Amino acid sequence: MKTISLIGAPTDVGASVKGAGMGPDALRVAGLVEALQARSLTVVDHGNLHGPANPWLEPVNGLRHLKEAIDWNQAVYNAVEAALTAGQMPMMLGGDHCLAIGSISAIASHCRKVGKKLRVLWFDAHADSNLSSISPTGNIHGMPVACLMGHGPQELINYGGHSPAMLPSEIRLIGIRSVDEGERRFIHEMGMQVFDMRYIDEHGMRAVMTSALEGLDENTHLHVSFDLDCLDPAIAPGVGTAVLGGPTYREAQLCMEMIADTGMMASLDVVELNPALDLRNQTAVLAVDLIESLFGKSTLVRLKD
Ligand code: EXY
Ligand code: MN
Ligand code: MN
Ligand code: MN
Repeated sequence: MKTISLIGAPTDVGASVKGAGMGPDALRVAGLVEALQARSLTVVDHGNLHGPANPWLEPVNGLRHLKEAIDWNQAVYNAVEAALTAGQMPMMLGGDHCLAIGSISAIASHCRKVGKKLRVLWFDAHADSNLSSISPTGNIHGMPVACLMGHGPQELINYGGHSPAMLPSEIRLIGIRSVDEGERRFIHEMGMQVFDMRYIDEHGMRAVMTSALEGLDENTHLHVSFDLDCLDPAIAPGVGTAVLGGPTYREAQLCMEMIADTGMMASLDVVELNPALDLRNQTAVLAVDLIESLFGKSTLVRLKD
């Protein structure tokens, strides 16, 4: 297994609820590094990136803190690209989900360079597919999927000089249950595959993950973008934009275990942890537990088929 490169990106510039900037350190306090090492993984913690402070301003032309989001994403892009170039597995610790623009742009450009296919699993309560013209809030953490598809402000859609960073056919959205009307139209126009909560209720998580992982081969780079607000707030209260009705603990574990079974995960974002809203760091502890499963920790008694 490759060396894991931890990249902290402590900012909440993409959100309008304060606190996600404390996410990376809360994950460290919850024992992330030790948990990975206990699985015999080699971890290099690069500490936290630096970027502009959050000015807490109102949106301008439908975008809040555009300049700050551009700078933070450039820092993330550079750090993720450096990790990939060094042959390491980047794990970006947010911070709010706008940071996935930089992270996934770097991963997609790495894939183009080395001739790999890309598959992104986007776990989220939200569709993150807003445009400045339709967003109800102007918060950029509600826009990363659209930006990665090439729809957004020029400076946010062109990291590494390539736009769109990725294609709709390369992403699967899982756990979605809060979608704005404009996002719904955008998703259909783009033709993205979405496994929303209704679909999960009707088909079960096993079938969902089987579909979401379908078609991977040894030449695929599998990236997981894990917004912790995907989880049900009953188990994960420490997020800024909680939505009732998410996956249970066991459903979440099954997702992680099925990803681990592929042995193909090559990069990870862990975002939207808000320690200011958490209860005794329980959401961070849960995130570490689920990350361990992503790296193969299992409660299976029977032998795997
Ligand atoms: N759809 C809402 C908006 O665009 O403001 C809520 C977005 C929340 C995004 C969080 C990170 O996933
Ligand atoms: Mn999100
Ligand atoms: Mn979300
Ligand atoms: Mn790779």
